[in-house]
Amino acid sequence: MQTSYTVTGMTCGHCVASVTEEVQEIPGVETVQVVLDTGAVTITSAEPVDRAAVQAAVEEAGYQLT
Ligand SMILES: [Cu+2]
Repeated sequence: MQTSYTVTGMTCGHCVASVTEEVQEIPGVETVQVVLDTGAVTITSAEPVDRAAVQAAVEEAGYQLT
């Protein structure tokens, strides 16, 4: 399944890499796709991933979920 979120505060490829890295560490997450221009973060996972876990990962990277 795929779930999309929007992240604010990313300004460059380094930001994208940071968010990707943190979100990928969430158990169950298979792939993470981040689009810098829109802030769209698309997570592919077999089971639903808790939004709170995604939010914590994004905040750990230094950004915010909308
Ligand atoms: Cu950056």
